[in-house]
This record gives sequence, structure tokens and C-alpha cells, in this order.
Amino acid sequence: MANESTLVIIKPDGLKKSLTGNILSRLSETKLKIIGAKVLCVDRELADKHYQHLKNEPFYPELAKYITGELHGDNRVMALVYWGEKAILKVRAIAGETNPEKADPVSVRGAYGRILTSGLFENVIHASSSPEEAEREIRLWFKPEEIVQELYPTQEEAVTGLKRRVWK
Ligand code: IDP
Ligand code: MG
Repeated sequence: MANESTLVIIKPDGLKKSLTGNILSRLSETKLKIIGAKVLCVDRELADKHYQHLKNEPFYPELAKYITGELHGDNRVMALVYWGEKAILKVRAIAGETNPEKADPVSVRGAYGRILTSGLFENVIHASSSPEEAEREIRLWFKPEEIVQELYPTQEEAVTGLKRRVWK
């Protein structure tokens, strides 16, 4: 079995409930390697791209509010890339089923997730569910230089007149 990469997002409820350390400890049981990690703010554009397959679902407006932090008053999430053998399956097993009421009670979603009165599954983490999805998501959430390994082909781009913010 070849090595795989998978994207994990600790969603706004995970950060708000101070579950970050706990979730990282649970994920370390997989013995997978972390090859990228950052905290970032999610805007509507990123949310729409990430959940493009769900845009016609009745719960999508609530889901967009959830991932962009509108439901929790804080739009930070933590994004991580895990790498190793059967990474997708191993991380999904620790995450648990999408519906927190159906998820194994010892999984992250089973232990800490809940169903909101709106019906939305507030389930603490995202985990990629196939190699194709993982590649699409990792390319969306991370720049090549933010990952300590060459995962996918890259190209150089010459940019003139670009202004970027640096430390003073
Ligand atoms: P996944 O996160 O387990 O891969 P997806 O089908 O990709 O599940 O859905 C993305 C997110 O949308 C879920 O994690 C959950 O927060 C929410 N969601 C998915 N299906 C439902 C549903 O039937 N009702 C309410 N929320 C849902
Ligand atoms: Mg999914």
C-alpha cells in the first residue's frame, strides 16, 4: 500500500471548545507524519470551493456559516496535512462518522460533535475521504512551500511588481 496524504481541518467549534490538543493527541495514535500545519481564517470563497460538492444541499447555507466561523464568532480553523500508509482511512476512523449521533462514541465526532437545532452536524473536524478529494483539498488549502515534502508537481512563476508583507 502506497503512502497517502490527507487534509484535516479542526473546525471553529473544535478551537472554541479548546479541543485542539486533544484532537492532535488522538490523531498521533495513527503514527502518521504531519507534513503541514497552520491556523487560518476561512472566508466564503474558500468555504464554497472546499464544499463545492454540497452547494445544492439544503444545509449548505448553515454549513457555510459554520466553516466560516459565523456560528461561533471566530473564523479561525487549524489545517493539517497527514502523510503515511492508509492515511485517509486511519484519520477517518479517528474522526468518526459524519453524523455525530451515529459516530462511535470514542471517535472525535462521537465524543465532541452535536446536531444543531437547524439540523447541521457540528462535528469538530474535517477529514478527506478519498485520494482524489485529498489532493484537491490540499492544493486548495496549502501552498507548495507550506508543506515540508514535495507532494504534487509544482512550477515556478515569475511575478514582477508583486508587493508582499514582510516583518519590519
Ligand atoms: P464528511 O465531513 O464526513 O466528509 P460531507 O458529506 O463531506 O461529510 O459533509 C461535509 C460536512 O457537512 C459534514 O462534516 C457536516 O458538518 C455537514 N453535513 C454533511 N451531511 C449533513 C447532513 O445530512 N445534515 C447536516 N449536516 C451535514
Ligand atoms: Mg467530505
